[in-house]
Order: sequence, then structure tokens, then C-alpha cells
Amino acid sequence: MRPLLAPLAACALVAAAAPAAQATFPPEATGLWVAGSCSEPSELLFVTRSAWARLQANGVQVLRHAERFDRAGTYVLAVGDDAEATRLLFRSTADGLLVRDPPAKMPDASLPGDGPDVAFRRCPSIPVGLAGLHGEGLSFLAALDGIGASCAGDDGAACIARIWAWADVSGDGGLSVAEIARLVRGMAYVGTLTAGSTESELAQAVGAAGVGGIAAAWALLASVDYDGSGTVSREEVAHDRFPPPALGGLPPDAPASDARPPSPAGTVSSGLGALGALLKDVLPLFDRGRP
Ligand SMILES: [Ca+2]
Repeated sequence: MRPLLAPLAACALVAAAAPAAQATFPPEATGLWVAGSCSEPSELLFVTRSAWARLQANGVQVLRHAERFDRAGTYVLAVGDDAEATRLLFRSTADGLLVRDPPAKMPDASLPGDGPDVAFRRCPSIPVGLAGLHGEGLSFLAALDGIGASCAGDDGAACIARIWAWADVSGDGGLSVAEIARLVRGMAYVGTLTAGSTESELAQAVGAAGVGGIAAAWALLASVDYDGSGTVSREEVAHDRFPPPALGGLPPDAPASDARPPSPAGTVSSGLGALGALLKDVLPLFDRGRP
């Protein structure tokens, strides 16, 4: 966690005039916001509890994970965990959200500065093309808060359950090839946004992941679809992993030996098997930006 940069005097002044800084984005700021008209947005802003994505029409598509929050007058300041410590100033209004991009050289103590503000609002829908490019990926991004919390500990079964909650679209308990491919596309979307891209680069990355995801899905099915149902169940992924196998692979009631039991922490990182290999590129995201 970076130290707060604002001088103590300024902090005291702000603290007297505003509520304490929060640890996450406030609920009223989360979700999808649109700048410009709903039919022709100039920018989309998507906010989760711990991250924000700026999706500019014909411009930069980028995701930032908030490392800390502070107050800046009537604005809330979110500071990213990226190398540039990207800052986002925002405040709620009666009909939306005002967002201000502070100049890079302006110190925190001088914020919020004097604008300009970009006005964002809610829209009942967004153009089909934008929904096609961003809808699925933003849905996965929204789920990452919960997945990250569940997968941060040693409870591998809880981690799998949280991933399934998003990935099992049909609700039948199994992941089909299409559902696994969707999961891979979601991971590609978030990974590409984290690195920063153009719209066309993002579309290409997600498209390539769609093709690769189908191959990965068939590989996963071939690895763990033990009953040949054509889908991967939570039980099949967890089999022999959660709980970890008994000593030496013997049943739980077999005579004990002096062999050392497997590390619980190790079971989560390595025990996901084929699914773990699938998730390896996105797992680091789970640890970023959480309070
Ligand atoms: Ca399913």
C-alpha cells in the first residue's frame, strides 16, 4: 500500500468536511456508465467494487485496479495499483456521475482541481456493437470481485463454486464447451484491458481467445469429464483434490503412515488441475486491487 501523499494539514481539513475515505468504490458508483448519448456513447465507464474500466469510443480501452481511495473536496479519489498510479476523481450527482481526470503532475493535495468534468449517466441499453464487444467481458469483470475473494484463501471447493456461479450459464451444474469457451473469453477480455488496448486489439484478443477457448474446453473435457456427460462438473474438477487425497492415495480409513500430508495452500494453487492451467493467466488479477 502506497503511503498517503497528502500533507497532514490537508488531510485534517478534508477529514473535517467529508466522511472517511472508503475501502472500495461505493455501491452507487458501481456498474455501467455512459458518456454522451446512449445510442452513440463517447465513452463507457464500468466500475466494480475494486476496479474501473475506461472504454473510449475509438480510443483507449483500459482497466485499473484501485489500490486506495481518498477524499478530494466533494470528490472521491481512486488511485490505481498500476505503475503510473492512475487517478480517477468522481462524485455522484442527482442524475449520474461526474468524472474528472486530474493532470498527471498535480499533487493529491491540490485535488480536485478545476475540471473539466465528464458527465456519465445510466442507460437502459447500449448499442449492439458495444454490447457484443464488452458485455460478456464486463460481466466476468464484475464477477471477479467475488471470485477473487473466494479464491484468495485455501478453500478450493469454495473457489470452484464461485467460478461455477458465473460460468455455468445453463445452471445444470456442468460446464459445457461453450461455457468454458465463454470463461476463456472473459479472461482474455480482462487480461487485455489490464494491459491496455485499442478497440480493435481488444476485439482481436477476445476473438482469438474464443477459438483457443474451444480447444482448451475440449482438452479440459478430455481430462476430467469422467462420466462422459459432455460437461465438466464441480465434482469432477474437485475429484482427488478437494479434499486432498488420503495419505499415499489410500482410503481415509486406511492405517496411518508417517508420510507428510499435502499443504492446504498448495491444493488450491496446484489442485485445480486442468482448470487451474486454464485460469493461470487470470489468477494474478484476483490478488490485485482488493482492499
Ligand atoms: Ca452448464
